[in-house]
Amino acid sequence: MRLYFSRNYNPRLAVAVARHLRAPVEYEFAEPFKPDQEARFLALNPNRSIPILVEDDGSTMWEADAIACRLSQLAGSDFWRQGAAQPDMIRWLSWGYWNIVRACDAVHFERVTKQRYGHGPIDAAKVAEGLAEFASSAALLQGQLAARDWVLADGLSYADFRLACVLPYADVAGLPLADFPAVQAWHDRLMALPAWADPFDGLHAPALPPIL
Ligand SMILES: N[C@@H](CCC(=O)N[C@@H](CS)C(=O)NCC(=O)O)C(=O)O
Repeated sequence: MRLYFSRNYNPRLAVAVARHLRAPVEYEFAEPFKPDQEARFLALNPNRSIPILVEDDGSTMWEADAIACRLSQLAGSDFWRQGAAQPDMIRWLSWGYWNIVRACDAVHFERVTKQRYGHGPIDAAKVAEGLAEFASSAALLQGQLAARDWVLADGLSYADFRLACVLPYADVAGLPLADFPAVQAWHDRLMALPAWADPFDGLHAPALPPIL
């Protein structure tokens, strides 16, 4: 199996899952949006984005969540919950993607992605909107994490990884994590996991372009 990745946050999430689960995948750094890579990556994913998991039979899986589900299945792990805990995990995945991840992404896109790739000036109104959404989402998450270490009652799961997937970029994006101490503490607990702290350790993974 081969996992195509970059240092951006969705591919980072998939690599972290694979390394956390010690999945037997080969990792290949990819740049699907380079013009000369278009045909190659469109053949693997009609969105042309990464992560992409190519299985030994040549079939492909894209979307970080689906890849996490597949890798957890192959590892026989409960990281992607089965049984009674599954609806709760899906609840947090769904809420997380549409709330905290989207809010973080809005701010990160303006302050980081656009500045890395020369896609125009920071739109202050979009940053303000993203920060407001971040504050309301982080407040809700803060309540959930007040009396527990991980989002689900029975321990670490993929929901924690998905919800936190932009937070390793919080410093560079200027996301005010410290305003939410329980969220900051949860982020710190995640950062104590080697697979989350540095999923690219030992891989060929060139640094992202500098922020201009
Ligand atoms: N919904 C997709 C989003 C995938 C996506 O947007 N990938 C971006 C990075 S976050 C990408 O392919 N960027 C090109 C690159 O990293 O080179 C997922 O969850 O996997």
